[in-house]
Amino acid sequence: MLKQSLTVLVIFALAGGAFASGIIISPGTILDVNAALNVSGDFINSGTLAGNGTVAFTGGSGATQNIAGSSNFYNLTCTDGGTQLNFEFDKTQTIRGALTLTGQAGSNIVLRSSSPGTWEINPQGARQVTRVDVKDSNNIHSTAIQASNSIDSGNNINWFIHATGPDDISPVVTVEAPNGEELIQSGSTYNIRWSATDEGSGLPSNPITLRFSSDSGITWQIITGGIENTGAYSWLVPPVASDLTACRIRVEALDLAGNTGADTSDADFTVLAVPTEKPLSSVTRTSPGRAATLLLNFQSPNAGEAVVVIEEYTGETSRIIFKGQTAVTEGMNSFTADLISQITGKPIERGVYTLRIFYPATGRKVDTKIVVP
Ligand SMILES: [Ca+2]
Ligand SMILES: [Ca+2]
Repeated sequence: MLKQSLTVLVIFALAGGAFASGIIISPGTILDVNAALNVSGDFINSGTLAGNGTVAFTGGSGATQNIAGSSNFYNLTCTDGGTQLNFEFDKTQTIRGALTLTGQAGSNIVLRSSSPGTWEINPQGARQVTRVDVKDSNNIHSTAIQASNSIDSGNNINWFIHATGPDDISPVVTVEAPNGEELIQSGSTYNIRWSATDEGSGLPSNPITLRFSSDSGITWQIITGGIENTGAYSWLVPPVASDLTACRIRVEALDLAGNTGADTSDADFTVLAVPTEKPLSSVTRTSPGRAATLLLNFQSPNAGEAVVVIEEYTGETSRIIFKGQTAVTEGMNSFTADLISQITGKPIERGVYTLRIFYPATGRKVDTKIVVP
């Protein structure tokens, strides 16, 4: 780990790159980066940055990293969504090589000014900029920065391409998940994912509306509206009494000129009903040393097969010590078995265990506790 303050000329030639908690280049000194320099803290340049290496900002999600002074980067990289990079007001960051700023769905890289006013960027080479949230940035290069799936938080110059004429181009939206065939448990949370971009006027900060259909898209009910184009939304799936097999999601985006673009799930997905009846179990042991006998009565949601497993918890981890399967009909079924551990080959000892019934046809699982005497 490099120490914070660099007061002499330092050359990085490490094949695997160097790691620094923070960088301070003092006045009159040169930092010559010719490999990868990973910086997890601030980058404060009062001297000179040189070399043809990559400076990567690796503070990670939740970190705020300050970039102060004007620097002449070769490659500048940040690939951790949720990182905030604060650029010093009125200073210029020149990138002679590649500019790579790539956040993740639902987790943008946030680009801000250190104080009110613009910060300048001059990306002269290749750009890969996606899932950023940018504000107060003046791109002084002649070519605009095209940031896809990103948020224009205002006061940006030569970012995105906002046409000056009337915008008659609708946003382009793609639903990524759920896109059909999924089995989603009602009452759970599900991560709806999409992408949305717009040519022309661009997207405002809260352009997205999400809707849900349970009749293959004939009718729609709203889930939420006026949310950011982050590409992801944690949806609390409504509880339903019986399986809904014709469900779709629709994502709509509204651009600044009032054009709407939308997409739906390509095919139906299923919201599975919450199982209503807990399985009833009794476990008896006729004499010590003999295997206990399990009798299980349970309600199957479908005909087919059920798999019954018993898990034992040992400290932090669990392991399956029993596994059986049985053909089932829809409705009440019974299952009985002598409880022999598949690990030791001996009768399962007394204790409290987790019993799980799993239905491979639907993916549904039901857990209960059993007490083995
Ligand atoms: Ca448009
Ligand atoms: Ca679609």
